[in-house]
Amino acid sequence: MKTIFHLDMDAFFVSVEELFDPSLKGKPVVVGGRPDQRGVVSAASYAARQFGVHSAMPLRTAYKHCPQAVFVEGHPTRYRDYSHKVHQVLQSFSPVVEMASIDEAYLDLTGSERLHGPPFQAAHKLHAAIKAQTGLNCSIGVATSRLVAKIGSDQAKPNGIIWIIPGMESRFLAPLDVRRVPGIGKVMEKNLHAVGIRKVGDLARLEESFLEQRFGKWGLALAGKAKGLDAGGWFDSEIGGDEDPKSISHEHTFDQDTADRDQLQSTLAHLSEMVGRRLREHNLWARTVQLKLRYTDFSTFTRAHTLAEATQLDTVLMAESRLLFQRNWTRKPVRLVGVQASALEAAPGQMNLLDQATHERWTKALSAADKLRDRFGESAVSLAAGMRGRFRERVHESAKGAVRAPKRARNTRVNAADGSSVLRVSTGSPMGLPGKKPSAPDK
Ligand code: DCP
Ligand code: MG
Repeated sequence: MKTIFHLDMDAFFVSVEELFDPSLKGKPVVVGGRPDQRGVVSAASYAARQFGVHSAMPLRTAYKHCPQAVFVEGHPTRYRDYSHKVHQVLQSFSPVVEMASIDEAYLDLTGSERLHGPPFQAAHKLHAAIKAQTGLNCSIGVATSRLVAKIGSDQAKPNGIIWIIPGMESRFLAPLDVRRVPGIGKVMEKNLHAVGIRKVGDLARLEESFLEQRFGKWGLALAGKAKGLDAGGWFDSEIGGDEDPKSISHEHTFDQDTADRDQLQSTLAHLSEMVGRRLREHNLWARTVQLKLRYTDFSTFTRAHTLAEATQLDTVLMAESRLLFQRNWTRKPVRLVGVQASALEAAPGQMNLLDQATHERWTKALSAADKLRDRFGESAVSLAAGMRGRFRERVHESAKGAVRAPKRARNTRVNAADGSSVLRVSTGSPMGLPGKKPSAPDK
């Protein structure tokens, strides 16, 4: 039997802001941008949540709900630093840690009783260590599966710990709304409601065969989940088993919809650069480049192209996304553009000798550019085509990766909230595990 911890930071971006400006404490605070901007809320303080404000809500709606809130643009670099600090505390606590997003992690503490004591005591120790070393509050769920630990930490919020004693999983889950189960989204919830299933307990009472008949493979996974098992998709893997992302993407929402070809192309170029940079950071090469266009009426178009050889070069990504754009843009005004790299591999494609020389020159140039960006900020260097498409970067990064080898890469991605340019390193959950994560305004 396993002892799994799921730890999730409380109101993460807001809490980091509070460390730097204690006057924000206790106030309704919204991180994400100004109330008149088009983006979405990244994080809301608990005080703001009382007014109905939540992550992914348009900033303007947040303002309507809570005009007295303090709106801050946010500091992605700080969030990354603090995420890193949290990770370090966790690593000093257990060797089996997997960051599942910028502010949450799973730890496998099976067999650690001699070192840390019984599970609940260990959780207290960890809770205190996080507070002492980062100044931040978190919540921890302890259970025999990742699924129950994750649902547990959510129930423990804010600033709490919950231990679901082995054998009590079904009893703990039964009274909860089905929506609390990671992977059950709005659509699935509606489908379940339609057949009278509202609580996890309702789900647990049903025959597996009924669920399978009705919802296929997903139905079987649901039956397992209702019992508190790590059934299906992403939850199946071992903690810390995979560390690389499945896809890397950047998106940008324009302040005003645009049909200006130059503006669109230069934005795409810049997004390609950002994607290229993350690929190099993760030491990954992409076989597939995907373009995303969202028009004024929110209709969303995606088209992907698979390359003959995997790449991590900005120039290749730029050329591909540009081609996809030129072939597919309807000339109608665009609200959002995005570039995604997927089918990620741990080694570059095979190149002929001539290409290889060019490739090496570019790789050198780009890694020099990356170093400059590390030192002087994201906007320090840009290929000419990307220059005009500069905008503030919003980070959306999930540290949890997924796949070691390309063949295991599942073709999935986390949906970006419709915020300004969003960087997202997706974890790829075939079951649609909430694509929670980071997204933050840059400074
Ligand atoms: N985030 C984001 N966009 C989203 C969801 C989250 O930018 N749609 C960012 C901001 C959050 C951070 O990720 O602070 C962590 O997400 P959580 O869902 O864990 O939310 P919080 O930590 O803010 O609150 P909670 O206490 O409910 O965990
Ligand atoms: Mg959190």
